[in-house]
Amino acid sequence: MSASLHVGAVSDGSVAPPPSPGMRHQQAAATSSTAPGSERARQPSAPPRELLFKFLVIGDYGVGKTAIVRRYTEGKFSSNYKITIGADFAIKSLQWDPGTKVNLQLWDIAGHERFGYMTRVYFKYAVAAAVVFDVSRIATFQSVQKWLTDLREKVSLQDGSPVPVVLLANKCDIAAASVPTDLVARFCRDNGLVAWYLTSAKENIAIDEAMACLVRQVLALRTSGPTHSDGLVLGANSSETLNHSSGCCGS
Ligand SMILES: Nc1nc2c(ncn2[C@@H]2O[C@H](COP(=O)(O)OP(=O)(O)OP(=O)(O)O)[C@@H](O)[C@H]2O)c(=O)[nH]1
Ligand SMILES: [Mg+2]
Repeated sequence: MSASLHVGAVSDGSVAPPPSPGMRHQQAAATSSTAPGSERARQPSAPPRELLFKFLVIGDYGVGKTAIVRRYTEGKFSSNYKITIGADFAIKSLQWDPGTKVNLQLWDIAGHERFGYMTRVYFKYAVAAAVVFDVSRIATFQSVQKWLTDLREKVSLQDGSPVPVVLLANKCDIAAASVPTDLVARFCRDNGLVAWYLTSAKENIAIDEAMACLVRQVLALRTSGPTHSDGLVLGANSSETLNHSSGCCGS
């Protein structure tokens, strides 16, 4: 990702809004990782394309949203907690397949309730979301429903169907996990989430996979038309231990 990326100026007209004035632009390092999978319908002879997707990262304060975004875009982690005010964003470029470059705009939304009134404007144009909770604080899992409801109320795909969501059970490096895995799996099934992952921003666990899963979902919806998540399948049997995350469909 170069500093010259003009948000919105992509070759196929994918939309994402420019960042709000005054917002800190965390420019990601020029990382370009190849993610597995691609749209099956894409022909080898098709001209190269560059896509821009806006993803949201939401969840309670202190669950590790900023740490996840920073780990994903900069490859760094800090144990200092610095509250996010309003929202922040970072960009990550993926050479998805030889003919497709995907630029992700990751919007890191403040988790503290006092910023809740601002979220509608930040959610606009998002095409997918990662909802994060902290496996060592069950209250943050109980808030996931609230975040999901808020998300569903404020953003949807063009045809009105919900944006794909993955659930990130973060801080899995902490031994004292207090959220039962079967509860998480059931929640995902009941709420039509694409998948859930045990992640650690600290240890760099499963963050790339979770984001790749979302990209895959968004690309699939573009190919098939934004039908809905009927075809999105949760990974089987995640009701065992906290060592297991559900797989992303299509992976
Ligand atoms: N052990 C461990 N600590 C983490 C992990 N991710 C984040 N943290 C720590 O948790 C604290 C909060 O992380 P943030 O990323 O700032 O939390 P946030 O969700 O952005 O919080 P708000 O900005 O207030 O909404 C920080 O001290 C991080 O270092 C993780 O995977 N493992
Ligand atoms: Mg933050």
